[in-house]
Amino acid sequence: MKNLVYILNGPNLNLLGKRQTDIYGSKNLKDVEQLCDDLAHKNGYDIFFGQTNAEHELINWIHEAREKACAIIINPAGYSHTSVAILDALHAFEGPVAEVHISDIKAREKFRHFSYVSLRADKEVIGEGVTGYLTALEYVISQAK
Ligand code: CA2
Repeated sequence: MKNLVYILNGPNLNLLGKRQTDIYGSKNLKDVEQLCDDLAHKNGYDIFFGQTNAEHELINWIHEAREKACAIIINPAGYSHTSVAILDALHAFEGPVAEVHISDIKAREKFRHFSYVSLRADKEVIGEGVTGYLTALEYVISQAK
């Protein structure tokens, strides 16, 4: 349990690398998973890497992480800006939580500037591209040690 990090991705991130590459870059989600997996293994950690377009599935994974994981990294995508339910689920998780946004949400439309998840996140990584997942992973590993 202590060596497992849940890395959760919200709606439309399955399209990463296929559309809007000017905003999100050209790497796809499989590439991101591989990068995270490599970094985790170098540090003696395993990852669960999931993407879903369904809010309830993100919530169920967060509940599951309470039993199985030492930390959560989450890019809630569009749900960042709307979901009190995901925030509530994260409040029930005791370990470190890092929130990732590939793009700089503060520099985009006003409705993206606020994230409910940021109210629980111990760290926010914003606008670093997909490298932000690695920054987040380094952070949660540093917290767990
Ligand atoms: O910058 C991020 O990581 C976001 O969480 C991405 C979300 C957006 O709603 C947030 O405001 C910021 C969108 C994810 C959709 O990703 C796509 C990737 C390629 C093509 C279409 C959508």
